Amino acid sequence: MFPYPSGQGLHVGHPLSYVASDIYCRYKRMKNFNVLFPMGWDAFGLPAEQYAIQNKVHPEETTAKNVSTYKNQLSSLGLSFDWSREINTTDPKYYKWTQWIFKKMHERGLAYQAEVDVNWCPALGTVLANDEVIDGKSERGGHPVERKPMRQWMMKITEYAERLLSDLDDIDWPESTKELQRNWIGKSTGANVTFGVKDHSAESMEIFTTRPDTLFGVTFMVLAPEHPLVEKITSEQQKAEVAKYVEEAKRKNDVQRTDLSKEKSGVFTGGYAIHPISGENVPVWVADYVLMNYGTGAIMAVPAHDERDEEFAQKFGINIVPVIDENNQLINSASSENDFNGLDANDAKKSITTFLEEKNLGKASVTYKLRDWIFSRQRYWGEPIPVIHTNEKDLDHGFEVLADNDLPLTLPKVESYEPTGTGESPLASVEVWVSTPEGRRETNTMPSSAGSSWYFLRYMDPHNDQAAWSQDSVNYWKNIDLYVGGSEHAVGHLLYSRFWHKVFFDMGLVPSKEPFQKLVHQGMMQGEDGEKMSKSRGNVVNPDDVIHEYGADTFRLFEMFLGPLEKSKPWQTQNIEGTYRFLSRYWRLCFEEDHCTLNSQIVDTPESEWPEKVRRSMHKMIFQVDRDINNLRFNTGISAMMIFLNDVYSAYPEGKNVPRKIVENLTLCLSPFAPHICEEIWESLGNTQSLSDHDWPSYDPKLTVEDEITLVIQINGKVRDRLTAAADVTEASLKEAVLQREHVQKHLAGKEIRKFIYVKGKLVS
Ligand code: ANZ
Repeated sequence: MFPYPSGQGLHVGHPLSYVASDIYCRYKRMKNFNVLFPMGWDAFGLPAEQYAIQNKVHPEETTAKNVSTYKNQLSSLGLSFDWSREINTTDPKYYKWTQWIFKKMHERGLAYQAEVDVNWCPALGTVLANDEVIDGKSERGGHPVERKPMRQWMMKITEYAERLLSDLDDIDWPESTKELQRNWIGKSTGANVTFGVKDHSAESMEIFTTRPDTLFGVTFMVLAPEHPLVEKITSEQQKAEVAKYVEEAKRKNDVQRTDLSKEKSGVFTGGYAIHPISGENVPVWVADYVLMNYGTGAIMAVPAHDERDEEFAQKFGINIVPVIDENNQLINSASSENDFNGLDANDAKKSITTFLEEKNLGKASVTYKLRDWIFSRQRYWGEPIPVIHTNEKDLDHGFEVLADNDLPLTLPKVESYEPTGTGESPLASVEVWVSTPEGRRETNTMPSSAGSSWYFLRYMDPHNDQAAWSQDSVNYWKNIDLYVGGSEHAVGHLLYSRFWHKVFFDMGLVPSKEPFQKLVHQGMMQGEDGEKMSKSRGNVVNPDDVIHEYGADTFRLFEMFLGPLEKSKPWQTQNIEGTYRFLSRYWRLCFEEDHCTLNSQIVDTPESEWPEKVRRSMHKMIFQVDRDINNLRFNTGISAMMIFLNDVYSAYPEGKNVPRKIVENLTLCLSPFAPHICEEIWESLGNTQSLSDHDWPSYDPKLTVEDEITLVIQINGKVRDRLTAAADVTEASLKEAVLQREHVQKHLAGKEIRKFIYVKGKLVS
């Protein structure tokens, strides 16, 4: 995942994913793959704009400065990015194509305008997406967020809900992230049921339920406060009270309304619905725990089997009628036409739905929690939406999207970046830009998740000025084989990108259904105190300082040695010495104590003349490092090399007369981790070609398994002896050998062996 270049520069947590992917890419190149390892900048967004408001510095300037700091920092880590493919989402040459994609989305009916209740944050002066609001506060800054109806551009991600859900099964992603996406999409299967409305024969009330089996337990109905029927069916007597309640509900957001711990509230409308099967009158209430934008905005309430309804019924003294018994069978569910009593509840769901369908009173239905993506922001620092309004009142047709050759529509220079506070973007006050002969330009800009929803495709063809990317390039590279980035993007970036990619697939622009075949989340690098690294906690470690003191190789190796990539772990400055010592010991295989004079004692002894132990150790090390890089288990790969280096020093005291092949193979294996000093040693060994172009070393599989094993011998659970045996020893001959041992005989004297257990390779009991 490309970074957002913030003003604070990198801390030691940021490079984790880049170092890990760099090691993987270097390894894959040595395995003769053609590797695309690019880098770019996700540089539109709020912080640069807020900095501009406070310091009157154009976001373009701030962005350029931050990018240059990031680039210097990343370069000093020796990351093998292909900088010729560098992209920046704020570059008009790039966002021309983001605007073009918007245009295509609109052509396909996937980008549209609507008057919607949005998350309006007065402090930030902008609308926020659902995933940018946490517990009713803005994710950035923690400011209160309200509901407010506003004209917005929307992306119809809901049209792809089913595919976004089912295609998760075919990708290699962390199960927890898939689960987050499944829950966010929130598929519910049930039925829509139509109730009549008493005294209003022209009206009907459609509800969505996941439990059609409980249809006979309905004792009241609830409408969302915004439901259009509320006004129609409220009785004269109840009017004032209902109106007051509806007004209060407007001020609460969905989170507050559906908070389970809050006491239920509601008002009786004075109206009644008619039960579709029994024909009974059912009182209709209005209550804010029913949301307008889910299902149909109306429910049948079954207090015997739904907790929220039960709470409500208890508070307002409404009947509670159980219709399912403890054996999960239906009771109290008979009508003159049909008796569902005795049916299993799961079967009843189907039979009641079918019954309703036959009578035209309902139908099976599926509902998703996923909402359309609010695609406009009332901000300056984002991609202009390439639209001119000809009639602002006509949301469906009162606008034109710019022609291809009028793209990019670039951002005008402005004096003030302050949000207007009315909900309009600062662009609204740039009259020369806004006003055109055809009409007024759209002044909302795109969210920062626009540019990041397709950047990975641009990497394949970054300089193309005729198309966002060419068919040739994407057919060659296909989708991303390995995507490494933070888990905080689980339902934002990772869902939006999948949506756009599927649209591109439908347009025939990409050959794959999914953008990221394999996804890995790096863990969080914590401060030494085990807390999240942050400036305010004062526990930030700057990689520049570490690199200055120990070099980039030690830094890279240390970050990977701290623990498994996916685990969160604290930074531990005092332990970096150990990694540094390992690299120094490796260095001295080739160089004298003074660190710069070549050690002339590297010899060309053939492998057959090496001590057996070091020979096996080398093959085992190559095997392990190979396996561990493939599985992104960098920490264990590093310990395999540490063990090997110890074996080398035991076989060749003081590192004298070490065979060349040993040094070469260790150098090749270590090079993805510590590329700088490995390249240096490689050259000193007389090689003229860069090590990064060399093949990955091979190993003899026969030599990677131990031929002898040491077994623990237990008697009645206590360790009494140890024995060395051939690795492929049979249980029978092992038993014979064990029983002959003096210690064993002593402990068995006068006893009978009840059971002989051999745990292969480990112990005898
Ligand atoms: C009757 C019933 C009986 C229900 C029962 C549940 C249990 P999920 O699973 O989250 O999709 N519901 C429907 N639309 C709603 C809305 N707009 N706002 C609030 N609640 C709504 O939940 C579906 C269930 O939530 C539906 O099934 C409905 O209550 C309620 F024993 O209908 B049920």
